[in-house]
Amino acid sequence: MCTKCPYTCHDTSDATEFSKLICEVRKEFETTDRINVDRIKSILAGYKSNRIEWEKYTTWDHHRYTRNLVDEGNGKYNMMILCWGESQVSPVHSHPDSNCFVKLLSGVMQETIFALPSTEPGSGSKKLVVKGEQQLKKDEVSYIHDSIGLHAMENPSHTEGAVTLHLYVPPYMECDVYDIRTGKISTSSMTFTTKGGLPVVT
Ligand code: CSS
Ligand code: FE2
Repeated sequence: MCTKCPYTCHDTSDATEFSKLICEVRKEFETTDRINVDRIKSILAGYKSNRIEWEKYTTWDHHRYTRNLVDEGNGKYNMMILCWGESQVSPVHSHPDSNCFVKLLSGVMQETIFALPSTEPGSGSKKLVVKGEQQLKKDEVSYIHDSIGLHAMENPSHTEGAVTLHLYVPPYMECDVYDIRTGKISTSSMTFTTKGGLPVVT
């Protein structure tokens, strides 16, 4: 029993390290809305991934990655688990003024960061320019914000799924999606496949 946990945000019938991580993040935002990026990164990185502890939040879809809400963070953030089937990708996207932390729980993930295209009239081609790439290793945490750029995530494996833990502060349900060749922007709405481990009925 996770007796120290005062929250009703998640299943406290166990005292797994994952359950403690949920509590730790909650505590971090309890008294302040300010965000300490390095501290949050360190909290997330400190959890040693153990599949048994988070498996109930995983769902798989042949056609696209799934989004599974773990904790709504009292309205201050969303913590979720994303499941990426073999070769599944996200489009290039923004995180509407939200701080985005991504921790790899299992498998391999590739992140490509793009410069935010200029909105100045006459600023030339809108083709997106790659700023950097990294392959996340298990338990590593990456961070992005619109002030850094845009990104796309990909599971490069043709044989193995990947699972990531995301923290968005503040939460958002819509983002901009960019065409990589033209920079053309469209809006994409986000949905959840499960919440708290239970299917979302639509
Ligand atoms: N932003 C994407 C995943 S990559 S951070 C999403 O939430 O679906
Ligand atoms: Fe993202």
